[in-house]
Amino acid sequence: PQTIYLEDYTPFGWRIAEVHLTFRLAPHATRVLSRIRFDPAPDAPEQDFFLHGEDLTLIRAAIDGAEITPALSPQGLRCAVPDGSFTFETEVEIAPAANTALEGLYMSNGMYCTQCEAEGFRKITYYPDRPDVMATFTVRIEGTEPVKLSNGNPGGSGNGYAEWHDPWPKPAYLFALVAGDLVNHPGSFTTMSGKEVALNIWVRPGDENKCAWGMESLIASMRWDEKVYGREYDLDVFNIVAVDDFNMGAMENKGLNVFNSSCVLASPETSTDANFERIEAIIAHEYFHNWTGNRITCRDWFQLCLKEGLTVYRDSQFTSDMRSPEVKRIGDVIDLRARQFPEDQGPLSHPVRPESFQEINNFYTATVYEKGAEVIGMLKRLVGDDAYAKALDLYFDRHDGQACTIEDWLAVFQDSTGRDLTQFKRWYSQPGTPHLSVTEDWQDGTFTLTFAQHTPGQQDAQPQVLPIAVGLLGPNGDEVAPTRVLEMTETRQSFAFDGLGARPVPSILRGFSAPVVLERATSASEKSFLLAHDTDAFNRWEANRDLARACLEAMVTEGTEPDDAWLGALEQVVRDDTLDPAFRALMLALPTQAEMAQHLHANGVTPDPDALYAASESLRNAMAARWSGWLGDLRAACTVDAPYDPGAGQSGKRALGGALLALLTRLDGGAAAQAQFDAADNMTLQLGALGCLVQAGTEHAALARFAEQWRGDRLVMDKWFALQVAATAPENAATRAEALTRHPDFDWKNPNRFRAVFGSLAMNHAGFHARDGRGYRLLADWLIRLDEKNPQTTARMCSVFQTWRRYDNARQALMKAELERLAAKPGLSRDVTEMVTRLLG
Ligand code: HT7
Ligand code: ZN
Repeated sequence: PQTIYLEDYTPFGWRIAEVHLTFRLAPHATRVLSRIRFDPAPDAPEQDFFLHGEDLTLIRAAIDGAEITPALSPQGLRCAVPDGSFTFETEVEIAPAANTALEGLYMSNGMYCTQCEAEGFRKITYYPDRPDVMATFTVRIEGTEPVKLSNGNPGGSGNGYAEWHDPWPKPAYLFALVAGDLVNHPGSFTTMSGKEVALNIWVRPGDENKCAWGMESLIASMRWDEKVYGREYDLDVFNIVAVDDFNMGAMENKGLNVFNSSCVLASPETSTDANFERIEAIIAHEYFHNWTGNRITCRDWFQLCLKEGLTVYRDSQFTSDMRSPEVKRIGDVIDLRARQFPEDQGPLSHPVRPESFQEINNFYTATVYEKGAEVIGMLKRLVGDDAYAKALDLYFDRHDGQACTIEDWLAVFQDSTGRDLTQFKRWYSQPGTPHLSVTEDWQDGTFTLTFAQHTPGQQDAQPQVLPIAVGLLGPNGDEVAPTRVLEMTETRQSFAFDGLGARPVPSILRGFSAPVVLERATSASEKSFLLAHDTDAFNRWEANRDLARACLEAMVTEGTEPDDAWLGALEQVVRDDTLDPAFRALMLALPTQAEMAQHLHANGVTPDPDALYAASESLRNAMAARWSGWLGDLRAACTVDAPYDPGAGQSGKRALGGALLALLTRLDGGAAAQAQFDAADNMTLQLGALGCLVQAGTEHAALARFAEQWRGDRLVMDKWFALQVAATAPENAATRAEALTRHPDFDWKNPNRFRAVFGSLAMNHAGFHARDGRGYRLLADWLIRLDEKNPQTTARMCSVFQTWRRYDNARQALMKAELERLAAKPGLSRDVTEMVTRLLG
C-alpha cells in the first residue's frame, strides 16, 4: 500500500463553488448524478485533473455538456479539461445493499445512510475527496422512502422526492444522506440572536420512547456553546438519526448528525447511568463540531487533531459543567492511561499530528483525540482562562470558512498572547509519554523541587513544555501554598518556594496538569497523608491509586498480605458522608489488571495475568471481609427513593451502591445481588446486579430471565453478550465467547455485537491472555473473517494486540503467531495490513 506524507501536501488545482447531486435510490442500483462547476485555483501548482472514485460504475461523464471517456483506475478518474472554468457531470451506479464496510452509502435495517469521514464520499461519486475542497451542496433524493434527509435546510419536496440545500461551504466528508421509514422526536431551540431552530431525532418506529434524553442533551449543548464559547447554530434545522450498523460512535455531518443507536437512544429501563452520561457527551461532541470541525475544518487528514483534540476538550468542559469537574477529570485520566498510554508506549505510537499514514481510518486514535485534548488543556493552563477565551474568539473570527492547520491554530495563540509557542509545538510532533521525576530539598524555610524529564523509547525527544500544578501542605494537613503552575521547559529544572515555617508535603501534578508519568519515590505514609488531606481531589484519588498499585504489586511479586494501613485510610474516605458518592465510588475501584500489567512492565517486571487476577481477587475478598460490618448499611444509604434521574446526584449514589454490592457479593454468594436484580426498575441496578451474579458464578437463571425480557432490544442484548464475557472467570472467558458466537443472535456483521463479544474478551485480561493462547486464537479467527466484510472495524480491534511485547516469551510467541497468521491472509485489507505491520514492526 501507498504511504502518504504530510510534507507532500499540495493544494487542489481547482475551486468548487457549488455541487448539485441527485440520488435515485435503489438497494442494488442507486444512481448518483453530479454536476459541479470547477474554477482554476490561482495559487495551486499545475496538475492533472483527477477525481477520487472507488467501487463506482461510471454510466456517463461530460464536460460542459459534451460526453467524454475518462481514464478510470481503482482509485479514480483522470481526464483532460479546459484551461478555464468548466462544468463537470457524471452519472454513476452504486450498490448500497452490498456495502458491508459501512463506509459511503450503505443500508442498515432497510434504511439508507452514509458515512463519509474520512474518505467515504469517493464511494458515492467522483469528487476531489479531500477536506480542503469546500463547496455548498444542493441535493435531490428520489425514492419511495417516506423520510429523505440530507445536509442543510429543507427545500422542495413532493411525490417521491425531497431537496436539500446546505448554504455553508463544506468538505465532502461532512456530506450525509439518510432515507427510510423513520419517525421523529421533535424539539426546538431559540438561538441567542432569536432564531428558531427545529430539532429532530429520527429513529426506527418503536424507538420513539428513547429520544428524550438525547433531545435534552442537544438543547443543553446548544445553550452551553452559546454561553461558554459564544457559538450560535447556523441552520434552520438540526437533525440527528440513529443507525444500528455503524463503525464508530457518531458523525458530525453538517446539520445531519448520524449516530450509532447505542450513542443516542436511552431510557431508564434499557440504559445505564454510564450510557446516559456517554450519550450526553457524544451529542455534545458532535454538536460542538459544528464550529470546531465544520465551520473551521482541517486542511488535510494529518491535521485531524485540530478538530478532534479541540472538540474532545470542549466536550470534557461541557461534562465538567453539567456534572462534577473532579469526577470527570479522574475518569478522563483513567481513560487516557488505559487507552492512550499503551498506544504511546507501544508499536502503534505516533505523534498527536502524525506525519505519514497508509489508511487514515487507523489514525482515529486515543493519541489524536484524547492526547490532542490534553495538549489543549495544557495550552489553556499556560496562557490562562482569559487569554484562552480571547484566542478562541480570534480563531473563530480569523478562520471561519477555512480548512486549517495546527500552525494556524498556534499562530492564533501566539498573536493573541504574544507568547512564543515554538517549543510547545513539540507536543504535536513528538510521540511518546514523557516521564517526570522529582527530587526535593528543604533548607532554611525554602523548599525546592527539582524536576527531570525524559521520554522512554524516543532517543531524539527534545524537552517538552510542561505545566506542573503544585500545591504545598503543612504538617497538620493545611494547605500552606495554594496551587501554582510551574512552567518547565528544560530537561532538568528547579523551582523554589520560600518563607515556609516547616517542611511541607508537596502535592504535585494537581489535576493531572500534563499527560506524563510522574516518577516519585515517596513513602507510603506520605501518600496516606495526601489521601487524607490533599485539597486537590485528583491528587487525593491519585494517592489512593498509588497505594492500591503498590499493594497489588507487593501481593504479586512478594506474596504479601493486603496493606492494612492503606485499607484503613481508604475506609475513612469511603465512609465519609461529606464526600461526593461518585468520588467515593472511584476511590473504591481498584486499578484494572491491564493497568497493573502496564505498571509492572514499566518497572521492569514481566506481568503474569493469572497472578494479577489472583491478587485482585484476593484483595477484593480481603476488603469485603474487613468491611463486612458496614458494607450493607452504607449500601442501604445509597438507595435512591425518587423517580429515576440520570444526573450526577443519583448516578453517583448508584455507582457507590454498585461498588459496595460487588464487595457484598463476596460475602453472601449473591443473595443481595439476586434481590436487587429481581426488584430492579432501571438498567443500572439490573445490569449491576447481573454482573455481580456472573462474577459469583450464580447467574444462570438471571441471565435467562434477562434474555427473555430483552430479546427484542438489540442494544440491551449487546449488554447481555458483553457482560457474560467481561465478568466471567478468566478460565471460562474464551470458551464463553466462542459459545456466544454460535448464538442465533450473534450478528457478527453488526459492529456493536462484534465488539460486545470480542471487545469484552479483550477486557477480560487473564481470560484473553489464557496461557494456552485460546483467547488470541479465537479473536484472530474472527478478525480474519470480519476483515472481508468490514476492514475498518477489524483494524480498530487489532489494537488489542498492541501490548503483546509486555508479556512472557510464551505468550509473546502465541500473539506474534496470530498476528503473522493475520498478515499472511490473502486479500487482507489495506486497513488491517497497516495495523498488523505496525504491530509486528
Ligand atoms: N468525526 C467522526 C470520526 C469518524 C467516524 C465516525 C463514524 C464512523 C466512521 C468514522 N470515521 C471517522 C466522529 C467524531 O469524532 O466525532
Ligand atoms: Zn469528533
